[in-house]
Amino acid sequence: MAEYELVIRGGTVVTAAEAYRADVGIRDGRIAALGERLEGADILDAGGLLVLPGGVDTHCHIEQLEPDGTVNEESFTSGSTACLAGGTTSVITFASQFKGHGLRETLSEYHRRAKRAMVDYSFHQIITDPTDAVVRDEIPEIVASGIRSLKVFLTYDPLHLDDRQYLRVLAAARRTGAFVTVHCENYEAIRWRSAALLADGRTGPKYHAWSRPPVVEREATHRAIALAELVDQPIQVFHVSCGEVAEEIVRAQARGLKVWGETCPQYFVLQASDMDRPGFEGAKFMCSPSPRSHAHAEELWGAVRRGTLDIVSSDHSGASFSGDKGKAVHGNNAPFTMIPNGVPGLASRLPILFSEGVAKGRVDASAFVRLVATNPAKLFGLYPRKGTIAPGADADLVLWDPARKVTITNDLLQHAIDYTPYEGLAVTGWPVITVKGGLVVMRDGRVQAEPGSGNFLPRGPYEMIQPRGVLPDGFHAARFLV
Ligand code: DUC
Ligand code: ZN
Ligand code: ZN
Repeated sequence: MAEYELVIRGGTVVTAAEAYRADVGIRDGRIAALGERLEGADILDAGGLLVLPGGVDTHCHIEQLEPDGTVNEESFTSGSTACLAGGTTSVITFASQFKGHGLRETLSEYHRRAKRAMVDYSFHQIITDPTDAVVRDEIPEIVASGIRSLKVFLTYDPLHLDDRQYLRVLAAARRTGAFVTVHCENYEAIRWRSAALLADGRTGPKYHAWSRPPVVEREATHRAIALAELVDQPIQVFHVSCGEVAEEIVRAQARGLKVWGETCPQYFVLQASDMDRPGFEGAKFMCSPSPRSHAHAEELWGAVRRGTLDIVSSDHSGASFSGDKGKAVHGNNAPFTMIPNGVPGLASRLPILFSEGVAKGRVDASAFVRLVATNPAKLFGLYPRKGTIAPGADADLVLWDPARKVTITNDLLQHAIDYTPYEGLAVTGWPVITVKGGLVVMRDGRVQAEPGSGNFLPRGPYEMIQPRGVLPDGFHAARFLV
């Protein structure tokens, strides 16, 4: 009898540290061995291909509930299909609190919905209303249940927190051993500038970028970091769009603070000028923070190479271009302030990053693996089960053709959203087979996985997100207040 259920033979295994020729032997859904001439009941020929850990997307919005009773268009089944098509096998999506409500009722609804997922998953708990009960009782409870990260918004109605509320969430996270992720833009600055733009009749999609220039993101990033330092709470700054924001993170890291930065493919390839396309077309490119320019993208690549930004997530958001739920929900003459933010990107994340990064010589294949799989798995407590190719890890793998040239079209991406902002983008490098838990779940674009085959990933405590133990004056304010 063959020693392994599946052997991936003859490929180049790429990990965070190295690339080398090896067969991968899989048993019971896990990687059992790396070696030469392994024998298996099933063989996948990986000659000429890279063998990568399955992508880990730690920032994507799937089947997210809105306070008005609607749910975003990407379901756990359609979203999983897109993930597997694009080489991603694990996600962290969001469970959102509604203001005036607790966390428990919505979290249980997210668990119920995610039971149809075909990728492994966890949640970040969005806190929009840090009441005493939420901070004192519910955050510890949900963290104990395995949801070890909280998300806060410093802008957006009705999500944003003021500084006091943000401090309360940081303190609750510190008390319970949770991590905090932050959307950094200045709420009042955007409102003030947007009102002025509308008063001047500047309503089109391109003014979205004008409403939130880099300084708006830089100020909020600085403040988010400073308040996290005050509480001694580790944070990750979500979706950094440009170099001057990354510099805030450089300064924090140089001071020894536990601050990490994420960016997304849209900031490498989209530009503010895309929102200036004729008619309503510009809405397709509208996300927050705003896309900037190719010059800003080169600054981001510098920050990635220096390790300041160490994770690239999709920030996939469900808003189709047509239809009554999506970008045109308020008509296609709606002012930019009324157009839903966000761009889809579950399936295009790896191809765009590989093409722009590895194929164009900006980073090597191991750096690519770190950015899309290893670092997100480490920062969010999923490593070494996820994000690496090593004995004992889940057999979540992507067989990747580094030379395949593809022109992106929406059909290839298999999400529920009716468009991609990357339509017509030429990329080099494409996933040809995705393996999850030792089973082939995508081959040449055909996804075959059972709804419900995804598993919830509970996340316990881990070293990386422990506070430093450095408090101003040694005074531990979080201990005395809820
Ligand atoms: N920005 C976010 O912060 N979330 C979803 C969509 C977007 O553009
Ligand atoms: Zn955000
Ligand atoms: Zn987001």
